[in-house]
Amino acid sequence: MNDVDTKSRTKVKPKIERPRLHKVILFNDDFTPREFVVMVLKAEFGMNADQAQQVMITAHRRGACVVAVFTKDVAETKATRATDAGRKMGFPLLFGTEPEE
Ligand code: TYC
Repeated sequence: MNDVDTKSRTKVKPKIERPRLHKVILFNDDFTPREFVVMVLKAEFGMNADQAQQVMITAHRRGACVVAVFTKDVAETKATRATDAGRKMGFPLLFGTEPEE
């Protein structure tokens, strides 16, 4: 009875997974002024003028551009705030989010 060893000798090593990061994506449209897009990128994502210009022009040329990656909550909050900044001015500016692979 008591000589049956049921104690596992296998070490259990809990795997701690990092939270998946989410991309904030800027989509092009035909109406939002370029300078306004740059202003929003600087204000909401802390970009400098060169970075903001680069991201704006990439979205303008290719249709979309990754702005930055954050945890899910932060990405969604920033995308919503940035989209709302455009809406407030009557522009169809759109930021979305997407999980990283
Ligand atoms: N395409 C817009 C224009 O020509 C500028 C623009 C760039 C708008 C990037 C959105 O994500 C965007 N006025």
